[in-house]
Amino acid sequence: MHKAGFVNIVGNPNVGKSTLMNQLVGERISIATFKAQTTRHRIMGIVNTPEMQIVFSDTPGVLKPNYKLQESMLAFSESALQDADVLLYVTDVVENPEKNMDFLEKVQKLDLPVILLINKIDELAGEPGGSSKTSNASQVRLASIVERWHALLPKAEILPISAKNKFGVDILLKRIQELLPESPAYFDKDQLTDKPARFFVSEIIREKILLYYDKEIPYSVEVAVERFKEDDKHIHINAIIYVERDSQKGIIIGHQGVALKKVSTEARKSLEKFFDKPIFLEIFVKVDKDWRSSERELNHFGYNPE
Ligand SMILES: Nc1nc2c(ncn2[C@@H]2O[C@H](COP(=O)(O)OP(=O)(O)OP(=O)(O)O)[C@@H](O)[C@H]2O)c(=O)[nH]1
Ligand SMILES: [Mg+2]
Repeated sequence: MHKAGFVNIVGNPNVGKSTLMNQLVGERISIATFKAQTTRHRIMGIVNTPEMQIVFSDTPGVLKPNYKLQESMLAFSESALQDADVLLYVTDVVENPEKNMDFLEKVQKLDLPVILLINKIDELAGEPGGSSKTSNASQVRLASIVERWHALLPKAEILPISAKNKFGVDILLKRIQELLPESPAYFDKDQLTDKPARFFVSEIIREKILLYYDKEIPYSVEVAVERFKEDDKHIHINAIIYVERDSQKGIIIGHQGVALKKVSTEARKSLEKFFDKPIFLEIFVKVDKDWRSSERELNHFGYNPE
C-alpha cells in the first residue's frame, strides 16, 4: 500500500509556518525571517520514502489585503484550504485566537483532519523539552491556550511544538503519516519542490533584503532572476531588485553602494550553500513604479494562483 497526500500549512503571519515546513522536509526550502509577510507564495516541500509521499505546502500568513500583491498572497493561503488532505493550522503562544475570524471560520467548516499547532512553546518559561524544570506556571498557561483553541476548533487535534527547536516535529510527522490517504505519488520521487532553481535565487536575495532593510523597503521589493547559467564548476546569476520608487532605489544601493554590496555578498554565501557550487552573482536595481498594485506586473512576477 502506498500513501500520498497534500499537507497544507496555514496561519497568521510570523507564527513559524516556514520554519516548520523546513523542519518537516529537512531542507531550507522556504525563507523564514523575524519579519511578518516573509512568505509571498505557496511553496511545496516534498518528503519521499518508498511507501509514501507527503507534499507539504507553505503559504503566506493570512492578512487583510491592502494592495493587489496582498490579494494574491491571500489567494495562495485560501487555495491551500481547497486541496488539503490534512491541514496544519499554525498559531503561537502569544497570538489572540480571534485575530482573524474570517479565515478561522473557513477552517471550521472544512471536513478534513485539522491539526492545530501551538508553536513557540519554548517561549513559555521552562520549555523546551518538558524537562523536570518545566514550570507549573507555563503548564497552566499552555493549558489555557489549548482550552481556548479547543473551543474554536473542537474537532482539531492540538499539538504544542517548538518548530525552531524541532520539539514535537517527529510526533507530528508520525501523526501525518497515519492520516495520509492511500494514493499513488503525485510527483516524481526524486522531486523536492514544485519551484525552479530561479525561484530560490530570488527568495534568498529577498531574505537578505528582509534582514537588512527597515520599514516599507522589504515590502516594496521584488527580485527577478534574469540569467541563471550553470556549468561544471560555477553558476552565473544576474538578478534584478525591483523597487516601487526612485527614493527606494537609493536606499537599496546605499552610500557608495555599501548596502547593496552587503546584500550581494550575503546572498552569494547563502546561494553557495544552497546550490553547493561557487556562484558569480550580479545584482542590479530598477524602479518598476507601483508594481505591487499592478495586475500585469504581478502576473509577470508569478503571483497568479492557478
Ligand atoms: N521562539 C521561537 N521562535 C520561532 C519558532 N518557530 C519560528 N520562530 C521564529 O518566528 C519568526 C517567524 O518565523 P517564520 O517561519 O518566518 O514564520 P511564518 O509563519 O512563515 O511567517 P510569514 O511567512 O511572514 O507568514 C522567525 O523569527 C522564526 O525564527 C519557535 O519554535 N520558537
Ligand atoms: Mg513564511
